[in-house]
Amino acid sequence: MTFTGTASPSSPSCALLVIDMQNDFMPGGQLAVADGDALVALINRLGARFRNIVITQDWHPLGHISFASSHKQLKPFDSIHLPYGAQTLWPDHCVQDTYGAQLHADLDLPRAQLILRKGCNPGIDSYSAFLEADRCTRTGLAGYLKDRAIDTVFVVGLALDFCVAWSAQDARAEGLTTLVIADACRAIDLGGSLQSAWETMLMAGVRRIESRELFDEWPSPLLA
Ligand code: VGL
Ligand code: ZN
Repeated sequence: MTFTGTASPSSPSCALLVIDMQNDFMPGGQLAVADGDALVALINRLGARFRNIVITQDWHPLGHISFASSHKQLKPFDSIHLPYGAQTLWPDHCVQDTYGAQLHADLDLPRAQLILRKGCNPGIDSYSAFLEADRCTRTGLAGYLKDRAIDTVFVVGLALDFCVAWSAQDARAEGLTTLVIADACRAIDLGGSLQSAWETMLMAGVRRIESRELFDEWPSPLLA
């Protein structure tokens, strides 16, 4: 497959969206994703080809509604019903201003212009970089990209079956050309969530590519 019809990563109309590459999602973290740290070097290489980079940070207040510890008698990975729908409960993770919430120290994306923090609302989770889990509170990212005339996003990071998948679907819903670089993501994979995430993304018109295809077509890093 080639990217015929897709803007080059170096084009001003294209952005790399780097999702939640934070210590708590790395091996040893509070919500570790297997092999999450193996992505850092690859994402740094990818980032060197993009003119625009947006980084997201999961950024929860203490006592966030998505934490199992906020609900008596429930455990991490249980599911509950909230006014906005089903919510998986997680170990406390990415608490604002903690080590776990910091980006991986080796992430090296000097061209990143925006770090978007999400999940800050105590009563609403936000897997998506665009729309919180109530599906109406907007993060402002769609407006930012529109203002910058960015119409194509390549999505990488953690976790493929949660924050990457929701962000990619919402990017499509905003009318953006959306490509997920599969080998630059890792999944939590809870009860088949990985397979269903791919099914939903592909149905929504998200394209699945491998980093090799991008490096083959655009071998050179940007010089400036
Ligand atoms: C994430 C679960 C809870 C993610 C964030 O980044 O995929 N998953 N919070
Ligand atoms: Zn979270």
